[in-house]
Amino acid sequence: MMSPTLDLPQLHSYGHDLDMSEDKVGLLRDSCGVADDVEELRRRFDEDGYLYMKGYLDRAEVLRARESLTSRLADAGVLDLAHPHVEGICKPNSGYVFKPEITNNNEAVQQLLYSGRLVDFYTRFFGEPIRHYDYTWLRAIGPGKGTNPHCDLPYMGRGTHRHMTCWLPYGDISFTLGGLMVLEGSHKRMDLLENYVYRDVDAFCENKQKEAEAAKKGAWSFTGTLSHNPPMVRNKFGGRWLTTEFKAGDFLTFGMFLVHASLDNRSENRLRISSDSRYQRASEPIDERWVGINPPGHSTSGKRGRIC
Ligand SMILES: O=C(O)CCC(=O)C(=O)O
Repeated sequence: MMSPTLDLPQLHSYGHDLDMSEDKVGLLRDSCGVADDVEELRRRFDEDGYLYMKGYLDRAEVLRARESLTSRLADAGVLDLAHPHVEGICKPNSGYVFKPEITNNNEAVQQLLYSGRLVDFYTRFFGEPIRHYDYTWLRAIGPGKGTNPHCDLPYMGRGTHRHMTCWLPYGDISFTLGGLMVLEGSHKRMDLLENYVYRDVDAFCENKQKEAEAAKKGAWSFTGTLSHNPPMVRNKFGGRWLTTEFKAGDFLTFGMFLVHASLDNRSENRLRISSDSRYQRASEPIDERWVGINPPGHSTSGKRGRIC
């Protein structure tokens, strides 16, 4: 017998139709109502692996940050200038645009992410002084495939493993535009994650000549991807893919072990604009790839050889 379905449209991720039965897909739990109850936030975070804070941020501030980003995207030649830049209408075939540099020297974005309500949230949540990565991941995803299923640790696991990602939409993101989705309960499936999640995308085997040569040119021998098939990952892990229609002012935060991906952008010509930023306890070690005025990131200077 078929499982009942939720009242949701058909969703798509990485070119696959999601199975829309209600035991396979669902909506994120909104925790904004308990924003002042730190114990409850921590309890939900342990249980769910994420916190979805609907409307926690000032919508006008987020939309100001959007304007600063779309004006830089216009300068970068990504937008169709027949429309006001703030609408984020892209040129045909703009693809998956990754532009961290447009967050640098960008006061509206820097203030939104690294002062005020977000810093207050993480300081209360961690219960001690915090610090954030200086690097900000900025994505402007055009029509087509979104992000494939992965955990964040393989990209940022050289310091603490207790830091958190903040995924923040710059504008309203309908199911058609395609926001983030997380795999329910996946952070507890260490039986399935342990051979994947501790690998470092910038590590390479020094004693394997081809791999070492490729790494020194900046290539990855392991991309950090868990799968290219979101329905298959769900079938393996169990749980539901959880998502929602996001609004400017929301954010979604999660830990390093939670499997996540995104819905595809099925709009005609609009960019889905979002950032991911990272926060941790100031007292814990930090991954050196993501700090400083010009963080090395995944460049050749971030590579680390070892004997395998
Ligand atoms: O925005 C996306 O599609 C991916 C974001 C992501 O993977 C993250 O925030 O860690």
